[in-house]
Amino acid sequence: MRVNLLEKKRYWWGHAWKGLACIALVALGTGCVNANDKVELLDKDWTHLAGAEMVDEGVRIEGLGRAIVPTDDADDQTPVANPPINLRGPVLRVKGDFALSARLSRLESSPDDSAYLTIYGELPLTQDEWRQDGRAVTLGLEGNDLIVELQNGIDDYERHAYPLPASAMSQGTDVSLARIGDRFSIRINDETVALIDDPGLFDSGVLWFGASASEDGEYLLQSLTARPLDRRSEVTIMDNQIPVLSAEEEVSAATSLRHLAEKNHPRLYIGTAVAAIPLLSDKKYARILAREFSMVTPENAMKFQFIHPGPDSYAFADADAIVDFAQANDMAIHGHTLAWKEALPRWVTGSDYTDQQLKDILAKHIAKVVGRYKGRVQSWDVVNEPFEPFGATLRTGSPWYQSMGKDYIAFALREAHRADPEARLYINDYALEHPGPKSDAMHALAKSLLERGVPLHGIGFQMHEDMTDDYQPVEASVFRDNVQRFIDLGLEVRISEMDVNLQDNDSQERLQQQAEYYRSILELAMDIPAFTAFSTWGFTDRYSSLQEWWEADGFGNGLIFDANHQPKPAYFSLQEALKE
Ligand code: 9MR
Repeated sequence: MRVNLLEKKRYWWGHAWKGLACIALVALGTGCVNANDKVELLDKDWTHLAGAEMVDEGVRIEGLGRAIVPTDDADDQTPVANPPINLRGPVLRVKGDFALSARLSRLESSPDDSAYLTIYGELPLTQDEWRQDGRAVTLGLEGNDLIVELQNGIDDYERHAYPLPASAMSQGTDVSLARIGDRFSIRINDETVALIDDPGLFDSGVLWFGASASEDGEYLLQSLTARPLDRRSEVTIMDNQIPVLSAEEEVSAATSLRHLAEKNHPRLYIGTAVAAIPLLSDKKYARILAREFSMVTPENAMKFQFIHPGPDSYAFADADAIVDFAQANDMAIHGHTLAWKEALPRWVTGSDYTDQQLKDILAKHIAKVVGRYKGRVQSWDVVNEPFEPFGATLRTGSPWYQSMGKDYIAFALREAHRADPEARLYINDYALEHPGPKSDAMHALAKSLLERGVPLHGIGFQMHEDMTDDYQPVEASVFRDNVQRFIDLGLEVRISEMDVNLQDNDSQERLQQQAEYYRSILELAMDIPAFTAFSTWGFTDRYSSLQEWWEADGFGNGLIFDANHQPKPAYFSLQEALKE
């Protein structure tokens, strides 16, 4: 009892002093803040940030050098940095004026490494060939400078550098970024070094964090806190969790695509490609996904340059998030993709490896990636797009073909089988639905692999279709005959990446035709037992790969939900078909 009373006394005295200080501050016009309003960000989850490791002193950040290699036809071929974002870690809600303080410490063993902390007010949209920047501030130690980079959407980028005092270089550097009205105040070790105009980078009120170091470098993020700067301001923090459909949502989902399929066509998965950033930052996206689909394909997160950015560095976090989400929501997972000629990091394409070295690189990659998801990923696009766009010949440009010739296909399948003997292994390609040279060549390839006892279980028909004034996609009946000969080889088949691009005419009439076309292909898949999945390449036009990267405000029109996540006629026609 005595102790309690004493505690209380202390508490009230503490408050009384704060109260007095408060009155003084209010008189000065700055208001009053309770020290308890300060929030700790390093107490939150940093274990899901690629390259990060939680240690006693803070979070050790390793530089993965993850970058996006632009498409072959881009003018500028310089890789674009794509540092990891802590999507399952702290999310900070802010109102009014606030300060973020961080201690960035270089390690004695590597004092020259650069150290970065990025605070995102709007996350980027990351595809595998391009990245549409959102809004963010990066604080970094580079050489003897503190650098401050402001990113305000695409192509609006500002960089400042301030010399670090000697004291800041020998130990850790305390850096703080305060938003005060419409300016940022930057401080190094409690000295204000700059006031910069803020173009509204944190107007969303929701902040995300990312950290990285120079490639192969490392540093220690020793502290990270946030606090409001006056009484009208607020900061609150929580860890972002993997979204799971609630029990009520489950019940109300009885007519969703996945539920109808589970009831009426239990062998057929209804799948879609999924991206990690919207999955973890757009609640509506995650909810539709869990409600409507029974299978996910990571759209980019498992591609080579995303998941294996350096010879010995892996960035599994985004793929893990998708896999964890799928498992938490009882969905199957189709892995994409292991041996492809695209999405390769420069460390693979830009070096003079011997054939044997390339073979070893692919074997190690497959063992590591398939091994990690063994038992969780049911099937894989082991080989993606082995043929020329519309031709019968194999693409020869990839390092895999260059080192092994056409044998790379059997090699990749065997390595994947070795890493997970239970997984179903596919070759996946586009423009296969038409009978013709490309599908003939795929058929011949599959046949010869099977004859040689290579573990191939299925073929993925991507079905990226166009529907325009002068072009109509292949009819379902034509596709039916064509697919049958693959099934006759004893293979499974899947619709793996369907979208129907209406290009510049998405009139009601066209949306209706799109709906009918989707339905005709789903009906085919429902009808033929060898089809294991009907999968679209994304589900909402908002994040569709049909959006061209230079059209920041544009969206695609080929999927079954519109850019506001509303179901389109195509959605309803699939729903109707599945009711049968
Ligand atoms: O949708 C993907 C896009 O975000 C990437 O930038 C692009 C390159 O990696 O790949 C897109 O997905 C492709 C898939 O991996 C293979 N088939 C064609 C898909 C659509 O272009």
